[in-house]
Amino acid sequence: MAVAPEICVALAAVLALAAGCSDYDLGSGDDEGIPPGDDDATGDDDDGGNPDFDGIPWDDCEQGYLGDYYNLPEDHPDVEIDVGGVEPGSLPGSHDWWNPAWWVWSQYDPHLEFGTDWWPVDQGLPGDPQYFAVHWSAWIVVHEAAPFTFEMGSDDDSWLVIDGQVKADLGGIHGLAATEYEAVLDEGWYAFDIYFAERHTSESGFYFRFTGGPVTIYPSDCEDHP
Ligand SMILES: [Ca+2]
Ligand SMILES: [Ca+2]
Repeated sequence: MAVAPEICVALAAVLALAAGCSDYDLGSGDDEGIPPGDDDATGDDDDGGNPDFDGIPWDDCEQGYLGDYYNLPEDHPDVEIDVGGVEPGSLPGSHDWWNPAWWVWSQYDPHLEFGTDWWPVDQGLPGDPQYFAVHWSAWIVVHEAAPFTFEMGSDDDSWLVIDGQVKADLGGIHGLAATEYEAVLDEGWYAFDIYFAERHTSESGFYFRFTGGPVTIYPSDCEDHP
């Protein structure tokens, strides 16, 4: 699906391309992949796939993300291969980098600003701290329909997925690459997932930030989070 250039801009962080913006399903401002903010989405109705909107104690939860961290083995066929730049087009689900067998811990991340020298997984295993992956899961809560924008940058792969739809794709082994996305979200709440992998030796980094719009984020275990 083509996306208007004004809503999909490669940033200058390193000048690597957010090539996925032009040729991949990043959605648009009125993307069909995001459910309408009707009674179903708000839970006023009895169905719609989401639990009761009003029944979730959002105010009892700190804002942030639930991160599941994985330590990839150094002999995994997808690590330490040639740097190929941003290579959009694959889905996170087509990779096994978030295999439960390599899960090492979950943690609450209040923000996703990790900079460009980020090596959080070091268990002393061969290859550490290189070769790791993270899956952040959260809920976006939109109390009033509005446009919102975000920026995401990663070294190496990352994907942003909202309600199962890939909205940004920075897949591939590359230096820090960044993308920007704008969408209109109706009132309601949405499943929010980011997938990240570090598959090379020299550099690692990630950031994600909302840059506009009245959006709040809660960890996917909000009901259990103090
Ligand atoms: Ca590792
Ligand atoms: Ca890297």
